[in-house]
Amino acid sequence: MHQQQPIVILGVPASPYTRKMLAYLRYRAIPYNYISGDTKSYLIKNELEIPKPPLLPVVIMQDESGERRVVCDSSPIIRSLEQSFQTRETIPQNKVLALLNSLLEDYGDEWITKYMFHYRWHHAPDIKNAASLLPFYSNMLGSDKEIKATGEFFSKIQIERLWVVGSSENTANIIKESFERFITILANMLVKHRFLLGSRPSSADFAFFGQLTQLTQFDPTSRSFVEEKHPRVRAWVDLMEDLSGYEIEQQEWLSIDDSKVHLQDFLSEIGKTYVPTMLANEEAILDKKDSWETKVLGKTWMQKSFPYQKKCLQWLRDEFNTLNKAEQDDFLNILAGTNCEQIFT
Ligand SMILES: N[C@@H](CCC(=O)N[C@@H](CS)C(=O)NCC(=O)O)C(=O)O
Repeated sequence: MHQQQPIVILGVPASPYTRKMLAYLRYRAIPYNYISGDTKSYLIKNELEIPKPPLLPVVIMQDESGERRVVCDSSPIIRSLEQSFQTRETIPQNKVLALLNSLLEDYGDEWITKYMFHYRWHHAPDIKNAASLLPFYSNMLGSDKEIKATGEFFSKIQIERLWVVGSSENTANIIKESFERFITILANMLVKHRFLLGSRPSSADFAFFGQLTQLTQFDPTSRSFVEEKHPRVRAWVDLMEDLSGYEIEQQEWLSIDDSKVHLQDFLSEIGKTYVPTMLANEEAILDKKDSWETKVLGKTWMQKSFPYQKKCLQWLRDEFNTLNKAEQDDFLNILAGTNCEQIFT
């Protein structure tokens, strides 16, 4: 894409992927206009197509001929922007590190988001919080009566959809324990390095950040856990929001050897949850099943099949296939014993 005009981001503050994109653009100093509120009206008014499905954020960019293009899906958008803008890149040149980054980013987008959706709509205080705030984001001038009605409508729809991503009474403990392990691993890592891949942020940091804006700032139950047990993580999220002035001239990515040690706990966690569920989902899609179940740490996990998540695994494998033999060996050596290697072998 070739950007003469600022990129337009249509989203809301309670959308983790909107926050991922905004923080990414700020860090990279890429000009953008953020428009929050009623996405559909904006697209219609500006004679732009409505994407299918219309996931937030909706991003409007320009292609080579200057034509406006409406796109969704943060990770491919980021990869396209890495090509168009060459400074302060968030994807390492080293292909082994770049693939580790893609794996972490997808874990953020596809698994950490389950914590987010679960904590938003499972416990009564969180439902109340979300129902009272979310309607304002698309209707700031709404009357109290309208806001209340929209809040009730949103919560009903979202609570009914919880099972779709696997959240239920049966899986609540799996999610809680996995979330708490994840936060603890991140807190321990942040004692040593500012970011996932060293002293400069990668796109995976922005993926984690997006989900964590919700979990550490918006939803009361997850926020309390983080504030009480790991305030370091909350502070990290606050700082990630705007890295526009973060100096990277002297900053390095991790070495391959260091990344094995540094990422071991994360990769083991990914191997316990994301890996078995993504593989079970893929099998279900191949078998044309609408939903599936598998074991996560010995307990039953159930959810709807998502064709998109099968595509995510394919993207990771396609990237793996661009590595030469020595790079593939290095990569698999880093994953060895974490269960993540199952995706690639
Ligand atoms: N893979 C997409 C995911 C975007 C996404 O799921 N956005 C949520 C809001 S944060 C959404 O629009 N959900 C509406 C729906 O699922 O119907 C990305 O990375 O941008």
